[in-house]
Amino acid sequence: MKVKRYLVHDMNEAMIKIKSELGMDAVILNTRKIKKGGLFKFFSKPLLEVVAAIDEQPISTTKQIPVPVRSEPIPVIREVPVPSKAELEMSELKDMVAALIKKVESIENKTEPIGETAKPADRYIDILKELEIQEPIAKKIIEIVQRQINLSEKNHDTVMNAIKVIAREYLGDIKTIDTDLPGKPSVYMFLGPTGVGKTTTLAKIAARLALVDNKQVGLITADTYRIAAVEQLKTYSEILGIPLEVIYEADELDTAVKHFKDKDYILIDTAGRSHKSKELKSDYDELVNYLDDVNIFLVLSMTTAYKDLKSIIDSYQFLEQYRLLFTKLDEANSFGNILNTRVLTGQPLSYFTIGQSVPDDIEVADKERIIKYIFETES
Ligand SMILES: Nc1nc2c(ncn2[C@@H]2O[C@H](COP(=O)(O)OP(=O)(O)OP(=O)(O)O)[C@@H](O)[C@H]2O)c(=O)[nH]1
Ligand SMILES: [Mg+2]
Repeated sequence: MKVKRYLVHDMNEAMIKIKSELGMDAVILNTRKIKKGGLFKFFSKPLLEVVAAIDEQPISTTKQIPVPVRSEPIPVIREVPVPSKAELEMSELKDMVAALIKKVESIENKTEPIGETAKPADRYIDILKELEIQEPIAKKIIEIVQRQINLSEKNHDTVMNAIKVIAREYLGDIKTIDTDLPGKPSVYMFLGPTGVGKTTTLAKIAARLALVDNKQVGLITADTYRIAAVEQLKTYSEILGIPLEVIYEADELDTAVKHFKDKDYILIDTAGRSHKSKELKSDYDELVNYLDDVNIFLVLSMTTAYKDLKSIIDSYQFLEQYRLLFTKLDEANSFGNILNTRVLTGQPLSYFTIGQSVPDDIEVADKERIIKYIFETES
């Protein structure tokens, strides 16, 4: 076993160093706060001493949990062929999420009670529940953290940082519109309940693709249930100078898509449907019938309660793959549902919208930002 001591400012720094030097399977043996010596000792912030180890035997019998860490592409222990940076990040991230889930499951399967440390654990679980993180997820996060650091009051900042690191890992991959894909056009369809902001969000994305990325975009609306809905997209299409095709029957989709065969992107708006509607799947099947390949954004409002989000997500179970897109973050007071739905669905997060203004009020779902949103109300 190789043991190494690190002096760092916080747990994030420790994890990055441990990962880059000892590798993904390193475990933390001990942490403690220490004061710097010398003339400036009274002015300096305490440092953190972290002792970490890596078992150099291939099969580890230790009960300690490997450190879940950030996705810097610096594998050191194992010699690997040299993949591209993107490949490296992707595969490393996937390994990490898989390791994390495995870890969590092994923790879940342990029947032993948490014992003497139950109280501080409960306190932190409560903090996460206050942030609207669902209890099972809160428990998993705290159990992982608890096996690595002492949950005592005086460690509060370190504990919160470790919680954020784990929560960040749970957020998984972010998947926005793919740019520079070979073969075109790529087709994106916006689905979701009524009034969540599908049309507005589609207009924001179309505007960005056309105006910022200089891409050729075509819009299609299949929402002809309301005259106002067509008018709404027509107005955006005119302002943005992006062509729009309106389809009244599913079989017209074929012609509309062919019409846009030279575009880089085709964005398809759909009518909002109550998730309780029986036609949800048949409407979708009918449209998808006429498309070779389609990417789905499931648009959800951040102001929707977890129970309702869960029932909406259940009603879209027939979708195998989609991207989660949250709207109305500007109207929400808590953001735990971002983490909850990501864990519930296993689907990637994509964009957030943060207001009514087209095209400004949209941002890529950046993980640091999400963690800030979720934890900003923590006191
Ligand atoms: N505050 C806020 N309002 C938003 C946001 N996105 C959309 N809206 C507003 O939500 C309302 C509904 O937006 P639409 O884009 O028409 O929603 P939709 O999902 O297309 O609605 P249907 O087609 O009727 O199902 C509009 O008033 C939008 O301006 C957002 O991020 N924040
Ligand atoms: Mg609409």
